[in-house]
Amino acid sequence: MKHSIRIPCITLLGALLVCAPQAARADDDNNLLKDTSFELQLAPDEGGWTLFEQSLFSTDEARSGSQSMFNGAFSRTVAYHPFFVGTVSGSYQEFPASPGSRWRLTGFGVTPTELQGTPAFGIVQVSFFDADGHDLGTVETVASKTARAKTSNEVNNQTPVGQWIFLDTGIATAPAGAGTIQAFTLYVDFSGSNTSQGVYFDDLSLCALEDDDESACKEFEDGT
Ligand SMILES: [Ca+2]
Repeated sequence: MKHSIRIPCITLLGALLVCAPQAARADDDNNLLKDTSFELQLAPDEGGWTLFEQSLFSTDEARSGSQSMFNGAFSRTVAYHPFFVGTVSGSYQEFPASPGSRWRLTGFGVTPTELQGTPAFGIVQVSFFDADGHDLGTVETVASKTARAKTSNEVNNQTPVGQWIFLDTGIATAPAGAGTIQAFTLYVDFSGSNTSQGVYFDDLSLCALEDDDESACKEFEDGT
């Protein structure tokens, strides 16, 4: 387990490059993550979550148990180009990943108040890295100059407030040269809204597909 923070690059609005199941089945054998419900607060060297920027275990919201992961930001307007500053906050766990291996990350996210401005959103994301820590993206997106990772649908200002939203990356394939995968919760805010806000996450699942058997991860599809 590497402890250095390697925030994956994502592209916002085509111009701004930012470097940065049912979850109730958290103890399912197919789920590789530890502390999937954020109740244990395991240290990274115990296999727990590595937090960066404005992130913390929180008792303010919980889909299961009494805690969740909060990723937040305060994006403010400034007097110089591009007239706002922002943050990518998050948490991740890392696992070995060989080229061609297939993965799927799911979870749930909620915001208790309407997110102000855009872009301001919460996602789950998988990114692949080589042995030197270079961000490889995925086979699905590696040839693209836009996004070099595979992201889920979002919690944003269009999603219902106070409702846990099922987040799903779909299946991501490790590209040639891959050595590790990192599974993220992320909150991205470059809205310039001058508001402290963010997204809570709970009940994450990272599933590795065996051979061509996609049914191994099917049980994670139930977002109810
Ligand atoms: Ca929880």
